[in-house]
Amino acid sequence: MKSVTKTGGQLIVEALKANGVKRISCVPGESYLAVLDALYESGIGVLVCRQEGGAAMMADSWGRLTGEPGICMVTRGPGATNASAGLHVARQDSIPMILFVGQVARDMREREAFQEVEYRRAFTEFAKWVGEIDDARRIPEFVTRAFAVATSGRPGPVVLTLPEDMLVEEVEAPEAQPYTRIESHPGKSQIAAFERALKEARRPMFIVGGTRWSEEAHRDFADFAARFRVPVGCSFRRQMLFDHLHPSYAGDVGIGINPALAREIKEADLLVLLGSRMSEMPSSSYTLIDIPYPKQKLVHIFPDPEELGRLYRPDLAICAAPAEFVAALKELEAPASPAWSERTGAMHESYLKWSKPPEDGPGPVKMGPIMTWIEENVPDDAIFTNGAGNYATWLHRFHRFRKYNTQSAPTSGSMGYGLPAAVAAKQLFPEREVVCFAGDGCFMMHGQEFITAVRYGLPIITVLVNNGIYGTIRMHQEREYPGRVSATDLINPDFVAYAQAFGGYGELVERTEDFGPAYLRARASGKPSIIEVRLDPEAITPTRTLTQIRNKT
Ligand SMILES: Cc1ncc(C[n+]2csc(CCOP(=O)(O)OP(=O)(O)O)c2C)c(N)n1
Repeated sequence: MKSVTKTGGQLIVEALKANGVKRISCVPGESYLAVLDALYESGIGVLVCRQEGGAAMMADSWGRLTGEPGICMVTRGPGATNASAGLHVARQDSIPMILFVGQVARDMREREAFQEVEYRRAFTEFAKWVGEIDDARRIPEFVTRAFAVATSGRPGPVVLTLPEDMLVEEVEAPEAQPYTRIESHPGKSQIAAFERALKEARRPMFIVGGTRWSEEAHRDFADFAARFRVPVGCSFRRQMLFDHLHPSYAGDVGIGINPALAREIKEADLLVLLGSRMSEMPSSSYTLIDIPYPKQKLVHIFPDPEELGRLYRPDLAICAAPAEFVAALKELEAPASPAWSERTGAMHESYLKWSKPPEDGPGPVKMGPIMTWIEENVPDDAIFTNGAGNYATWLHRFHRFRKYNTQSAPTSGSMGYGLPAAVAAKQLFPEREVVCFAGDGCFMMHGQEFITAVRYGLPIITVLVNNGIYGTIRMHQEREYPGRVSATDLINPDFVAYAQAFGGYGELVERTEDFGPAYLRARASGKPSIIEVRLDPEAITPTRTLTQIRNKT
């Protein structure tokens, strides 16, 4: 093995290059100047952000859309705590990511030195692994392990902290080598058992979710579903895993699930969870599958053995990444006329009806026709991002996702995710349209990253649904405490002026028919844009108004 003599900062950057890193997001700090210096002329693209939460969410979005760890660098203390918002998303959503955090010098630790935090204690629950690199000679070992941990089994974030004095030390260290991807294939006998279970079934149901998919697996699974005519639902915010116009598509297994679909999942005689954990949101608060003994015969495929049987005891547990399981399905022979063909067709019909946007609604701007316009005018390969809020319901229920890698949205329900996720997506796929859906509450959580889009020439289109309230919470509030409005009203800046002040393009939409032309002008502007859609707060869900929720009518 060759060795090299370099500073800790240089060794970090060398290890990133050895692992194929092309870009990082960061907010700089004096605690890791030596790394910043090593990035100079490194060829690695640096996306300088305005708040570490946004920077970490950009790295999460890269990880989500590539399967390779997104890399983020932040300073100690306040930088790290800001970034923890993005760490939490990556943890809950099983996204590979590595967060590098500057740390106080080794001889100052345990004095509560300036901005000192003991990250191995503080971030244990936020990350798959938290390591502190005490010795610059061990940088290749730590970084290679970080890549392996972030991507293997159930992917997730890793935190590596970098004592400031370690980074300037010049040492002889082994030359960094790329990490080895850990694959996890299903066994032959497991595939045979899966085939038997499917043969015996009358009412099968597949739910796809999680990560460790690929474009090829997406295509191959669509082929499998077409050959076997099985119904397929997508777990919450994993909608890009299955073409919504595929005749097997049964709908979104998320918040506000189609009741007909929920019934079919409960009444299935074979339930196949492919990559999904079926956590609180997709399981309708753990009501679709009994814990610990499901009524349905359960096949659970997941890349981490610790997840299998944790909540739901499976009849057949297969420890494999979805992509590798799907590859094994090619060998299976489909029945000539599956017993469930008609049921699958009926479920798809039910989905098509469920996903038809309403034409009416309170106020002069109606989201239903706006969604119809988007469906007809935005390309199939456009990437949609969002954070949390009722506005996202319009996207989840009415947008028909067609292709792989067209969605970047937090299953963890983190507000403020959509804008940084869009910036990252556009940087990754400059030739594709990237549309950020945001509420007025959600947008303002990381609205400062709009300048990052401007700075790097990333013309994202933001559809900012402004109803002047923290709508989701107001909805819950009116239901639980009718008429007692507390802490859910907002005032907002002029979002058109905001976009312009940042050097972007802005439009205000106050009538439904103005949306299409505004969108086309935003697209033509070639600039990052905000289309502010003024929505009546009464239009809180596609089917119920705030007043109806308050009055329980
Ligand atoms: C970081 C974070 N803080 C708070 C919440 C709780 N929360 C969920 S939705 C929501 C309101 C979202 O408001 P807005 O973006 O305006 O969308 P709307 O619901 O009005 O459509 C809040 C406060 C959250 N999910 N994430």
